Amino acid sequence: MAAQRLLVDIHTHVYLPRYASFLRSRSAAPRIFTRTTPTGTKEERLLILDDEPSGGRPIGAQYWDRDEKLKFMDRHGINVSIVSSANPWLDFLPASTAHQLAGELNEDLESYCSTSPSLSSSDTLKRLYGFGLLPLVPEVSINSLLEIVDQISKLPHLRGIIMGTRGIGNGLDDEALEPVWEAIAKAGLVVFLHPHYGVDSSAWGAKDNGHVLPLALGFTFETTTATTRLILSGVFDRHPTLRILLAHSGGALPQLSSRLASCIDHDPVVASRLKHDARYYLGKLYFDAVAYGPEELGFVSDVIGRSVFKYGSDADGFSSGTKKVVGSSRMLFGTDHPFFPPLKETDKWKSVTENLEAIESVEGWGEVEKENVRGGNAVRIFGLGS
Ligand code: 5CU
Repeated sequence: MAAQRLLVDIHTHVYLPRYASFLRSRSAAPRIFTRTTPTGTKEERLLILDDEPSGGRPIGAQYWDRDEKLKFMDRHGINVSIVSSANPWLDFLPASTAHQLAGELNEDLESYCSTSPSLSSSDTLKRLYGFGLLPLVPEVSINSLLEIVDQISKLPHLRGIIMGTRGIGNGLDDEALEPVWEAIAKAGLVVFLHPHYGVDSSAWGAKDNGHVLPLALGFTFETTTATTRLILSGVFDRHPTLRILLAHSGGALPQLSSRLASCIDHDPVVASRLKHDARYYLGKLYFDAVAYGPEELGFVSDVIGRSVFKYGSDADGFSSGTKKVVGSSRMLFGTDHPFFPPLKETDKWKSVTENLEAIESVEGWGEVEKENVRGGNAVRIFGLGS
């Protein structure tokens, strides 16, 4: 299996049909509604936040239809996708509805993946695998969360859990989540940490800049903050085998990690709380390669490699070579499909080709590293083929 060169997309979303129908039945965000365009045609739109710019965005079959996902994969040469539900998951639901829907959507995703085509007639590897969902909402019981972790761990095509940043209302550093981290680590599931809310939108000013500021900056700062809080809570000291994959290459965390370390060193409340320098923990994390530029990817790999060589972090089996080479073992190709569609009809999506070109052009990555980021790392980390 490892000898096969695979392009594996680990950041690709779906609104499963059951979830899309649920959003259509709602009158408040998040919801899918139909509106008539100025030319008189009807279009469905997705509104995921009350204050979302431009009245949301157009939505169509590419968000829920599996054939569309497979066509997109074929068009871009993607062999395997590890599909996750898109935001805002179950965040807005009461606990009992969230629990029931999580269970149903996990079963739906398992069948979406298990009935997908095999990679080739001689291969048991499927084209689709998935990240399940937990009912992470206020007032849910921890037993409900543990039950769903157990369900996901038994569904053979689900290899992880997609998670937002709010936990059960108090963020991911909430002590109440300790048994959940323990169960996830024990099950060997990968947590895909993904933003939804952004940061305080008053920072965006009065000009209409579309979705640019919330997506480019709000999303990435949300991930940066949530991951930093996890580090500060000591979760990685208590659960050293926990595997967390950060969306959008970890946002600003790689750039800010030395400043974070310095702030910790100078703060009497946290200076002696953690077992390691803050920069150590970047080498415990995984990063998608959805950064759109080779310099950014190279930088992230350098920072991860530094965690290994200078701060003694986990080399994940890769400890020889430069920092960039070692760091690349924790980075994985993604597309963000069906988000970022081209504004004009084109064969290939720029959001995909740009990320592939970025991987191809990182200075200091050889062919082996590039192949690993394109697919080899995903095969290893998600146990594809087993
Ligand atoms: O950039 C992204 O990942 C996304 C996403 O997942 N959801 C969304 O609403 N917009 C962009």
